[in-house]
Amino acid sequence: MPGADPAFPGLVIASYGRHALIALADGRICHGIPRGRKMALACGDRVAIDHIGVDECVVERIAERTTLLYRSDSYREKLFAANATQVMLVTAAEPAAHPELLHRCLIAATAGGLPVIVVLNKVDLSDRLPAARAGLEPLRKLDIDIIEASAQDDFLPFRARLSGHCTVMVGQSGVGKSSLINRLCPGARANTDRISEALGTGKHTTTATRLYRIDDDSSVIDSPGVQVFGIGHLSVSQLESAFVEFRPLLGQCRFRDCRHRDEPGCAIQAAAAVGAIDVARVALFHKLCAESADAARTRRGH
Ligand SMILES: Nc1nc2c(ncn2[C@@H]2O[C@H](COP(=O)(O)OP(=O)(O)OP(=O)(O)O)[C@@H](O)[C@H]2O)c(=O)[nH]1
Ligand SMILES: [Mg+2]
Ligand SMILES: [Zn+2]
Repeated sequence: MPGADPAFPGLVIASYGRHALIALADGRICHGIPRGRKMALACGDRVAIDHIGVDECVVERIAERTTLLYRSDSYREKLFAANATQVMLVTAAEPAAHPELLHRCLIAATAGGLPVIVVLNKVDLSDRLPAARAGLEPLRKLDIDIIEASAQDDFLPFRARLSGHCTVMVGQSGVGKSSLINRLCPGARANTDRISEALGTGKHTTTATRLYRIDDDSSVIDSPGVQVFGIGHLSVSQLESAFVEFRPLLGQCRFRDCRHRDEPGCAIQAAAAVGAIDVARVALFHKLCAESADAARTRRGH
């Protein structure tokens, strides 16, 4: 946790645009402002700081990130978390999952080198459970672990999986990310729906990413619910390998620059035709390739 590298003694535990909360090795928390306009701090960043007051500092430098999870749209990038070691993709019996959103989160995490655990929360809402389970079937076919849980239950079946990790929770609004975190870290007091209803703060309960400590070497990052998950920043070749089921087929198409559409001898289309891979995922791949091309055009200013 804080102080792992003496050159970067601060740990960003919350980031709000131009402001950040930084945990120091001695347990203090101070407000940090980045040194330059271009410096974008992400929750989980390790930073070198210069104190300018008792609880205020300027962030001088950010340590090289081991991982970075972010999403993007045409205008900007949204950083979820730096240096996380795994992603927990939270879904719930209710609200029902938006399938494309799930796949986008999964692809972003895979492209970022982060393993994914899927949680199906609110299993206490038993009448909604069969439909929710069915909705996760495409993920199960990709050999992804799906752990059923309820934030209302003292026992969380995935607790051991978080040990030694920095886990970033991602998912739609209202699935219970903050509720699960409150269960994991009783001191966290992350805002949940119940609290925001009382405060009348609108739909999204969590408005900024925030890192909570579970123990000395485990932490968890809460993030605001996502409705759209732009991944136009990924190139076609990054996309190809982020679709894990494509991996064994890559290099087997007749043409080296195969786009996996209607080229003869396409290994991916052949696998889709016999049901070995999911046709809907192949369609999503093409949609994401088009978005990637659009994003590249925007970057070039066309
Ligand atoms: N029945 C049931 N309700 C739950 C469970 N987990 C969370 N909830 C409720 O679901 C609502 C949303 O929970 P939050 O934890 O705020 O959801 P969130 O994913 O953090 O939402 P955002 O911060 O908007 O992204 C709250 O009213 C919780 O009390 C659960 O396991 N079972
Ligand atoms: Mg929340
Ligand atoms: Zn092909």
